[in-house]
Amino acid sequence: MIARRLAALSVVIGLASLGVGSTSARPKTVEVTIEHFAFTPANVAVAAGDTIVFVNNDIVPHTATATDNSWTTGEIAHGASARVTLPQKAGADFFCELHPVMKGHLTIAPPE
Ligand SMILES: [Cu+2]
Repeated sequence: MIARRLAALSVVIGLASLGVGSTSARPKTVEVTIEHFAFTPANVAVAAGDTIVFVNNDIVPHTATATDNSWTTGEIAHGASARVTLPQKAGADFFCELHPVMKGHLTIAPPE
């Protein structure tokens, strides 16, 4: 029983030590819904390394693609979702390749 507690404690300490000396914030995951041919929210606050999950609630496929092609979800089918982990040099503006009137924007935090 004590050994198990010590093992659990060492895991906690191990995880904590990972954060020591790290200069970047912990990557987070944000969700963007695609519905009625629009991204919601259309303006997303993120940082490099964060993951954006795009959920397509429309009955047609969509993509979320950086205008500079630095990242894309590829085609997301009706009812499906796709994850993008932002590269270090991620383009901030994005759109749907299938419906270019659909636009969104990332407000990308500068590296800490
Ligand atoms: Cu679309």
